[in-house]
Amino acid sequence: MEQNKPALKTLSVLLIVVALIFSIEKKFLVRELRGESISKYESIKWVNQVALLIDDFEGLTDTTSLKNASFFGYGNAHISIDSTQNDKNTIASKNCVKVQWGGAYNYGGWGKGVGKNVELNTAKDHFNFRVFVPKTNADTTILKLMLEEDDNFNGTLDTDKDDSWFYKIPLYSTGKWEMVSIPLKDFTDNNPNAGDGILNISRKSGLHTVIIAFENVERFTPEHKWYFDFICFTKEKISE
Ligand SMILES: [Ca+2]
Ligand SMILES: [Ca+2]
Ligand SMILES: [Ca+2]
Ligand SMILES: [Ca+2]
Repeated sequence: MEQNKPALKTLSVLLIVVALIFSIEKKFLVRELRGESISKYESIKWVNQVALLIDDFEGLTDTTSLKNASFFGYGNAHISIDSTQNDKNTIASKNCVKVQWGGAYNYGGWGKGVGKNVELNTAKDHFNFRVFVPKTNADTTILKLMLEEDDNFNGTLDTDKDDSWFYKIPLYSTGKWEMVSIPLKDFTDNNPNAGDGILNISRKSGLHTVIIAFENVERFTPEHKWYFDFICFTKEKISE
């Protein structure tokens, strides 16, 4: 029984995440044109590279509005809107999301039920976000980025039929905002037995969920926090 504990924990985490996603999943995905809703960032030279803005958190004011925008935190990751940490970069604007660690779980992450059909060029497009890791975090953070797509075009997440993709990335406690930009072609199939094994988010088969999970949680304490902003897909690699 004792040696089954890690496996049981992993299974229960997966079940909780799936339950969360189902609870926020929209019945039908919304069609989104590439490059919508970025007009106020026209002064940023790479902004015409944005294919899909997942969120800049500017329209959100509190935890309730985060929840209403289909954001969720699970395990020890608690999310809220923050307006104190942003730098003077135009891309930051006013608000970002703060993740604070706390609780008795040995896992945690956060994400958004995106529910959008958009044509992504998975050979060239990148997944991006800004992130600020305070120096007080000290330890490196390992993130597991996850994208879940709708392979069978039915508008719901079917864990036995829809692909899930992941990419792991270390974050260092630099105490400054940085842009993370990952090629979609570098994501790995998270469920080889489900989906068609091709990252093919399109007008037909959309994007259900974006999840940012924390991997090396053993050393995290309630003092650990992270800030994220401007989550988007772009046509090219982005650097500030
Ligand atoms: Ca922002
Ligand atoms: Ca599906
Ligand atoms: Ca798969
Ligand atoms: Ca697929």
